[in-house]
This record gives sequence, structure tokens and C-alpha cells, in this order.
Amino acid sequence: MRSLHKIIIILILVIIISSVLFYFSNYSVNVEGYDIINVVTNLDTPWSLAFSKNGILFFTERPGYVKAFYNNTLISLKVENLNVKEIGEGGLLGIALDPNFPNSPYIYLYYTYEEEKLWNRVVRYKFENWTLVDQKILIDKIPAATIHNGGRIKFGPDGKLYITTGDATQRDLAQDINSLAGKILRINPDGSIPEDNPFPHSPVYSYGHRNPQGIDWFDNLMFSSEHGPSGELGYAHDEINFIIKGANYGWPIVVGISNDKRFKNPILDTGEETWAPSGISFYKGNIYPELKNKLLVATLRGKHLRIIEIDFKEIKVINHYAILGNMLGRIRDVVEGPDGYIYIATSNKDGRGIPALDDDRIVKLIPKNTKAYLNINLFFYAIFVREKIKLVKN
Ligand SMILES: [Ca+2]
Repeated sequence: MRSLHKIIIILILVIIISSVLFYFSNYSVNVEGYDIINVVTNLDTPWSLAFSKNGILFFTERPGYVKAFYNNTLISLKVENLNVKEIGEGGLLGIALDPNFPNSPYIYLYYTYEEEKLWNRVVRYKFENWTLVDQKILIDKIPAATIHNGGRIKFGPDGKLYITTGDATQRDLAQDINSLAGKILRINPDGSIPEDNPFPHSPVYSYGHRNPQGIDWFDNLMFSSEHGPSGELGYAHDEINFIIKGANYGWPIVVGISNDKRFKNPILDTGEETWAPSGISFYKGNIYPELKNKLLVATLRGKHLRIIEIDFKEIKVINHYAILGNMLGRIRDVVEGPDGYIYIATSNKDGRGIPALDDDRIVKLIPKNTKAYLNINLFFYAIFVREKIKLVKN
């Protein structure tokens, strides 16, 4: 009997100690079986995440900061001549690393600035001792406004830099191929215009976009996310588009699936539901087999990560579902790290969210079935950890 008492006491001690450890850890648990773990906390509207191949996580914060997370250390980069104007949805938005980074030590940024009017521009910096120097403007005077600034920049598999721009509230500009607003643009890494762009001497790659904030590729197939007009027209029709060189995506003449032959239909139209999709990434790693080759979509208003399965032969959506619903609040960006894990940036301090005490955050998604040792703590999690996440007003 004495040894049984001992075992019971040891078991109770194990539960108490592991609960205390769990309480002070960064874990939280999610019903779909994924866990999330904090990577960086207490940020202000992290907008874009970009990993180097050697594992440095670079990211922007909308007020105008470029930071890096490496070896468990958060580094604030000094950036020369960065005159960001954070206003409404504008500010420091996209970041991209040169495809040959760090051998080719260039970092690209998209930001809003004010010179009599609001504008957006894309610049290239040289990365040197955690400082960004030698700013070179690659594309300037992209129309800007307090809303609809686009802002995602990414290198395609062709080595060209792709840039999403919003209509900057002047919706007719989206149909004007002489305007940089409401477009997906494509330039060479030095800012020159590729000879095989669809319109001669123009960076315009596709047009008729309202406010695209996400792009990614599966092999050579390009996809984008786009905010529908839930704001001004009161109906949603957020879109996922398959992007074809030179094509017209319809805004502001049509929204969603119109079947109007002049315009490309989206492959997914959210109808009456608003997701407000932002960053997108195809998951190509092996950590989460159930997500392999699926498109991950960060949603702001939707407050979830949308998982979309695409038939790449027919270019159509097979199915889609949400994970992490209301776990993180607004989600701005999602990327796969070189370690195969999924990293997510929240956007609860963007003026439209309800930030938790440790917002904004960059978190890492922990796959299913790796948290068995935590299960014993689910009960304690429910009691204690939820209490820890007290909501505060912005
Ligand atoms: Ca459209």
C-alpha cells in the first residue's frame, strides 16, 4: 500500500510540475489538433515574413520597422532613408529577399510615403551587418491611399519580382493599363522591365485588381488573393485568382465569378462570406502531410487560416476549409520556413483587431500528434491559460 501511495504522490507531483511548466510555456492548444507556439511577441502589425535559406526570419512591421529573428534573438535592423508613412492600411508592407540571398545580399521593401500626396514604392537595399544601406528605388509613384494599397512582393520561379498594388480607392485605375494601381506588376531585380512582359515597356503583368495582398506559385502556376468589396458595396466576393500574363480580372466592372468573357473568373469566390484574405503560400514541406501542396491563406476578417486544395490540371478548387478559427485573431501572412514548419503573423494591432496582451505575434504551427505529452494538461490549460489571454483594448 505504501508504494501505491508513493506512486500516486509522484503522479500528482508530475501533473502539478508539468502544468506549471505548461502554464509558463508559450503553448496553446487548438481543437483541430494543431498547437501554436510563439516565435516573437509584442509586435506592431507584422505585415510580411521572408525566410532566408539559412533560416533567418526577416519581417516588416507596418509603422516602418524591419526586424530579423535568428538563433532565438530578435534583431532590429537599421534602415537608411526609410521615410514610411503609416496611415490607415498603408505603411511598411511587403518584404522579399533576393533569390540568391545572402550571396546576392539584397532585400526589397514595399512602403507608403507622403510627398504632397500618398504614394507607394518598391525599393532595394543592400544588407550589410544587420543594416540596410544604399537604397535604390525600383518602382515609384504607385498610387496610394489610406486603404487599398496592395503591398505584397515576392520573387517568382522566373527570378522576376512580382508586386501587388491596390486601386487606392480610385477604382477605374484598375482598368487603366497606364496606371500602376490595381495591378500585379513584374520587374527585374534591378527595377528594369522584363522584355517578355505583356505590355511593351510596362511593368503591368495583370490588371483589373481591387486590393490583392497575396501571391504564390505552385511550379510555374501563379495564384493571388484579393479583397472583395465588402467595404464599399456591402457584399464580399473575396477572390482567389489564377494569374495569367496580361489578363484582366474585372474590377471594378465585375466582382467574383461573373462568367463575363472579357474577364478572368476567380477560381474561388467567397460569395456572401468575407475572409479579407492577405498573404498566401503553398505548403510544400513534409511536417504536415495533410497540408501538402495545399494553398494556405491568411485571413484578416475571417480570423482563420484557410486551406485550399487545388486541382492543378483543371486549375480549379477541389475543396477548402478553415483551421485555427479565432485562435489568433486577424492573420496577415503565412509562410513555410526552411525547416518545413508553417509560420503565421497576426494583425491585431492594425486598427481593426482586438489585441491580446502579447499581440501582435509571429507563431509557429506545431503538427498534429506531437503533443501527446501535453494532453494531460488540457484540463489545466482550460482553467489557467485561457485566463492568461486577457483581451485589452487597442
Ligand atoms: Ca475579379
